[in-house]
Amino acid sequence: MIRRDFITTTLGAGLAVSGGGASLRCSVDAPAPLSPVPSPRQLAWHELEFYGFLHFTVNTFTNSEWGYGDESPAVFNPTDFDADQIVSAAKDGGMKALILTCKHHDGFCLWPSRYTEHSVKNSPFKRDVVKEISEACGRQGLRFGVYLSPWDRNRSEYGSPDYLIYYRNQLRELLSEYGPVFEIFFDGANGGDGYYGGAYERREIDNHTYYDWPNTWQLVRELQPNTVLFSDAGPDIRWVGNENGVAGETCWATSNREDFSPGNADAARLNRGDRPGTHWVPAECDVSIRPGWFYHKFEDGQVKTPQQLVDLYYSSVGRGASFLLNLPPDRRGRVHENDARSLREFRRIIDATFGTNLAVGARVSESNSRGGGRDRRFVAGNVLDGSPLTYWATDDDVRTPSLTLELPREVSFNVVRVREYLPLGQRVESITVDGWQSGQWVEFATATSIGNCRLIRGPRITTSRVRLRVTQAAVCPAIAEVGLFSES
Ligand code: FUL
Repeated sequence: MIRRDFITTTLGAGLAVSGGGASLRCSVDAPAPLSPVPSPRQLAWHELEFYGFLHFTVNTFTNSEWGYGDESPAVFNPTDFDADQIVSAAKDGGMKALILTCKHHDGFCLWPSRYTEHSVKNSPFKRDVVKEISEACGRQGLRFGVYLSPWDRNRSEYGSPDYLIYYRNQLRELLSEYGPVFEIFFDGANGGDGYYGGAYERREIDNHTYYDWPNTWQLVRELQPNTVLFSDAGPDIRWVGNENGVAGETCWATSNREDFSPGNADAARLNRGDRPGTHWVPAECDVSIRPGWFYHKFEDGQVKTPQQLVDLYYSSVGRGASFLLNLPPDRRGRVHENDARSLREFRRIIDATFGTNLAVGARVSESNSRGGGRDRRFVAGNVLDGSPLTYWATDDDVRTPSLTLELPREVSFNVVRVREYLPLGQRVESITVDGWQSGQWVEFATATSIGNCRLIRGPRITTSRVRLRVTQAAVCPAIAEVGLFSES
């Protein structure tokens, strides 16, 4: 995004001066991106930050977590299904999207697939749940995503090449008939015992080769190029290595994804990412609001508290990852009141904290900005303009700069939010934040990997001067935001 509104003459080291005229206007090149960088579909996904999972199938009615594949479609019979109630519970909690288990490991399809009888069409319910949820998402402004389990314990062909034809046919249905799909969640659970069309046996597959993932991913690219693909190996979004909603304290958005395949994960490495990493594959933190993924009445008293959800927000979104929180519809086909209440209160707390950026109005000074401050595109004041499209950048040889916020009055805060300008890659290795106390700088906190968002929660401090120091960076930093917030 280099300004092209005047003719430039290059004066070495990227500095250019306009020719002619009394007013000398100077410009410098933007920093070179640090590879790997996010694709446009990944940048759009980063903006979502918080979205939901809906685990719903025969398991909801058989009180199990993994169906065997021999459940009768007759068991699927929600008594008061309401897609709009489900979507508004998610929306009230601040979720931007929902991913539905269109088919879990048991093979039962929540849409009337033409390729199997094992679906809602043969249940007493009959309705197309995928259609109703995707349409309710559309009505209420949420994106819609798909979980289609690769492991299918119902299907007789599972384990043979024919199953891949079946699986891809189903993907084609879901990607052609239900509008835009923002994400597909490819689960890593693979193989084992099951019904398999009546065989009742154990089937092992080689999860390095069996699914021929590159061709399935290519099919998705052709049908919906904006869909991000999740698995242990990406290619767009990676599993965070646990189902507790917790990214590594250091969590890079980059990964050597070719070392993994779905179902073949190194949990510790996925939790942290690889630095520098061959590809941009940020982490998604999946976790359920209850102990199980599917609804069980006996867990009605075990819904995570609003404060637990807030902590999960800090350990996922606050570490540059996304927060994928499961809300399992109950046997009525609704989000249970306890779950909805906890989620709403979580949202209230998050909004109360992040609704006011206490840094707004501060005077910003910096130890260096690219081109010596002549080009407004790179000055440190950009971190306060509320736009993710502007940033503070330094000269190429300045990797450990600092920025100071002089506030018009004392503020009391305990959370700092820092964001990098992602189109230029993940550049910063570590930072320190200081507060001015009794005539000297006192360290508030330190943090590593920044990326899309780093939330640093520390002890409450009251001050009118705050300093951010980049203590290590691979190349000159490009920082889009620095914010100060207070948890009540
Ligand atoms: C796991 C599955 O086996 C669970 O049932 C659940 O769907 C979770 C999100 O992924 O691997």
